[in-house]
Amino acid sequence: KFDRQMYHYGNFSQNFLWGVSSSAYQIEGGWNADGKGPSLSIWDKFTHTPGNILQHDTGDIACNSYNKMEDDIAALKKVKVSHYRFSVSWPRILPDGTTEYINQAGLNYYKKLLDSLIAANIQPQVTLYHWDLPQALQDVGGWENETIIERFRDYADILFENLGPKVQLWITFNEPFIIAILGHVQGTHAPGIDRPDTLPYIVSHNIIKAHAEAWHVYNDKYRASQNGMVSITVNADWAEPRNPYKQEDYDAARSFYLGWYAHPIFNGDYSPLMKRSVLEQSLAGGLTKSRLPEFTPEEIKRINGTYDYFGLNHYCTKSWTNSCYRGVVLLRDRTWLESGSHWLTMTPFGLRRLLKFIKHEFGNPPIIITENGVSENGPVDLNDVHRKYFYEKYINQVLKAYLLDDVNVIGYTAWSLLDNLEWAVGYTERFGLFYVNRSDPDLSRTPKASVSFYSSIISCNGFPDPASGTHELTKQK
Ligand code: PNW
Repeated sequence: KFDRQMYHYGNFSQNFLWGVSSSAYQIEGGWNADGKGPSLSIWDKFTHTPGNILQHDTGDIACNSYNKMEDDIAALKKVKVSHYRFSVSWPRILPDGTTEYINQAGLNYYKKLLDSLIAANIQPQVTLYHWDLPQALQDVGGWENETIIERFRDYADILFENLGPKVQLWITFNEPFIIAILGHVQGTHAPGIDRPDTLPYIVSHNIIKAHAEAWHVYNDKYRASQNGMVSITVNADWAEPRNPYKQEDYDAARSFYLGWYAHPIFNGDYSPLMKRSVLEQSLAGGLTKSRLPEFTPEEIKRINGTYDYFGLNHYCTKSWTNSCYRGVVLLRDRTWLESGSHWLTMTPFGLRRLLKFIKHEFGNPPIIITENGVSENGPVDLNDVHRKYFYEKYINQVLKAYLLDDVNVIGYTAWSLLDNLEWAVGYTERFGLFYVNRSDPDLSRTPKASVSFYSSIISCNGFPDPASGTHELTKQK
């Protein structure tokens, strides 16, 4: 199909999912409430350790969503979303990480949240693991210790059993790449480990196996009665080749880190490109074998196909010149607009290319964009023009991918509902559609201008041609 214009008019499919997302540690607060503890999570420990978080911010209170459920539901209704993506705090349910003790109060909190969402006609999308591991499991090695695969499977089983009747959309892991690299190589995220070399590969290997086990539990025990969809969310920048004529730039542009997780799950085993490049780097570093662990043939079979859709978090494009996280050169083009986060430039074109890449590389799966959004920092500005610009351009690229490239995109989820704890930079970078006033003890939420803007895209289900009669979107600008 011929792409005639910069801007494309048209609609998404009738049952397209429109949502916003959040995660437990970033919004809930209630850090030690109702039996979450005594061991708490690795993020409680990490933020309570001086020097880790900008301004000494913590998630102790965060947006107090633990006690302000009604306010959050009201905010969701204002955006008029069809689904809400949130995560469950593992230590709220299993304070020491194991099924030895199941904390009913924790389960009740999420049951109440699910009931409120369903009453508001909002479909829940539940992430099992958005980074807040029970500290007790970290104390025995965390994701490095392969017994965690069983722990995660048991935790998933409990959630499916207790919450599953109210949930149709599940995500096992949020962004395994960030867990491996920021948590275990750079040490800027919990558990704050700074050990490159083999550790990120071991951590990732265990996460991939844990994901597969959780999917199989659902498939074997719950699918017949609950009939939902379970997948994983991987994050991927689009990697634009620095020099389109150089083969190694093309290889780099094939998103090494997206394939790290998606290739075993969607295609079976690590990709040949990944195996080759890690082996070469390992040998060059004086090792006698690759740092990348191997899956046995049985494991490859067990992992391959453990998805019901493709969960994608995407923020921006980087210009790449190498194909491995070690020694990779990430560049930005100086013509790309910046945001409130140093790593995030506004590069809408990359999302369409990435979606097309996923379609071809991973067998044309249904895709839900589970995060996409932009930040500001500095003075409060409720008229967030940059966010309106971001959503309009990015979502329009999604529409092009859907209409012109026949990519099977079935949902879009904005990050984030509220200004929240942006991990290592605390509350300084704000991704929210709603501003949270942190000097107000009540932590009041105020819609930014982007709320009605995004809401109008939702009610139009895309970008209907103004000439066809619907002018709502044009009026909003
Ligand atoms: C995602 N990077 O993380 C997370 O899923 C969210 O919890 C987070 O708030 C959001 O994006 C915004 O950062 C990322 O450095 C963290 O490229 C870091 C990066 C990308 C995504």
